Amino acid sequence: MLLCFILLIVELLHVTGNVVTVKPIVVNGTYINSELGKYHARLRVLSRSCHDIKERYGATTDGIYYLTTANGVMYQTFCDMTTAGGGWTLVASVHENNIHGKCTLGDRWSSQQGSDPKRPDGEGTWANMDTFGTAEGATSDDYKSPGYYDISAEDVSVWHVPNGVQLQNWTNDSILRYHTDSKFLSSSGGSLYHLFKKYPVRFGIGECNKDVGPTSPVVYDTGDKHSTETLYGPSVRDQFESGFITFRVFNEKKAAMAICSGIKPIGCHTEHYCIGGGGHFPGKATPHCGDFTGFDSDSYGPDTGKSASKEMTEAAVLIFYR
Ligand SMILES: *[C@@H]1O[C@H](CO)[C@@H](O)[C@H](O)[C@H]1NC(C)=O
Ligand SMILES: *[C@@H]1O[C@H](CO)[C@@H](O)[C@H](O)[C@H]1NC(C)=O
Ligand SMILES: [Ca+2]
Ligand SMILES: [Ca+2]
Repeated sequence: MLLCFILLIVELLHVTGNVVTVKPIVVNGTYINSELGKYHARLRVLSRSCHDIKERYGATTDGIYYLTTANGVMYQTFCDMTTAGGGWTLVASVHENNIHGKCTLGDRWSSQQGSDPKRPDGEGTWANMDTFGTAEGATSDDYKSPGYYDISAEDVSVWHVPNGVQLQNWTNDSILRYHTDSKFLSSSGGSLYHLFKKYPVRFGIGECNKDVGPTSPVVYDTGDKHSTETLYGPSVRDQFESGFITFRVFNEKKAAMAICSGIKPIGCHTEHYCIGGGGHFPGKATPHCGDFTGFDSDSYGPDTGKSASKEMTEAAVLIFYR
C-alpha cells in the first residue's frame, strides 16, 4: 500500500534538470488519474466501521470501503449497506479448503498442526489479533480483518456463500443469510474477539450443554428455520433448534467449537453442526478436527446421516458486525 503511494508520487514527479515539480492530480475538477480519483473519494469516508460510514456520510452502496483501527492501521473490507438498514462490516470468513484434511494447512480457525491436547486452543485465532486473507477473497480462503478485534458492535450478521462466488454475487448466491437484532454482542465486550476471550474455544475446559456461551435468536434475510435445518445432516436435526446463533459449545468429549450457525444445540454431537474448533478433538475413529469439524462424518457430501449437506460444506461462512 505504502509502496503504491510512493510509486504513485514518483510517477507524478516531473524532473527537469535539477528542478522537481509535482504535477497536479486534479485538472479542471477532473483527476488526471481516474483510479486515484476513486481512492481519493473512498478515503474521504475513512472510518472505523461500515456503520459509522453509513451514519456519518450516508453511504448506501454495498462494496469495498477503507477502514482504520484505533491505532491507525488502514485496511479495506466489504460493507453491506442494504440488509436491514445496512451498516454491516465484514470482519471474517470461515472457509473449509479440505474437509478430508483434519487440522491441516488452511484450518486457521481450528488448528493447522493436527489435533493435539497440548495445544488446547489450536491457533488461538478466535481470541487473538492475527489477521489474514482479503475481503475480495473471502469465499476462496479464510479471512480475518482488523475489524474483528477493533470494532465495537452490538449485533452480527452471517452469510453462507458458495465457495468461489465473486463479491458482486454474494447477496444473490447466498444459501443462508441472517442477522441478530438482540444487541447480544454488547454484553460480551462488543466483538467476537472479546466474546471468545470471555468464553475460550479451548479443549477440556467445559461440558456439553452446561458451559455454553452466548446465544441469540436470528432474523432471516435469505432462508428460514426449515431451510436451515435441511442444511445439516438428517440424523442430527433433532439435536438442535433452528432460528438461533450460538457461540462456544463443547461436545461430549469436551472438544470446543466456536459457532453453531443458525441453530441452538440441544444434543452433544456438536461437531456435526458447529464450526471452528479448539486444537484437540479426542477419538481416533472420528477425526473431527478442522474448520468445518465433522461435517463429513458419514462420508462427504450426500444428504444422509450425520453429514452436513454438500451445499453447506462447500460454502464459506461470512461474519459481519454492526
Ligand atoms: C454473477 O452471476 C451472474 C448470474 O449467474 C453471472 O452471469 C455473472 O457473471 C456473475 N458475476 C460475477 C462477477 O461473477
Ligand atoms: C440479484 O438479484 C436481483 C433480483 O433477482 C437482480 O435484480 C440483480 O440484478 C441480481 N444481482 C446480480 C449482481 O446479479
Ligand atoms: Ca480441513
Ligand atoms: Ca480454513
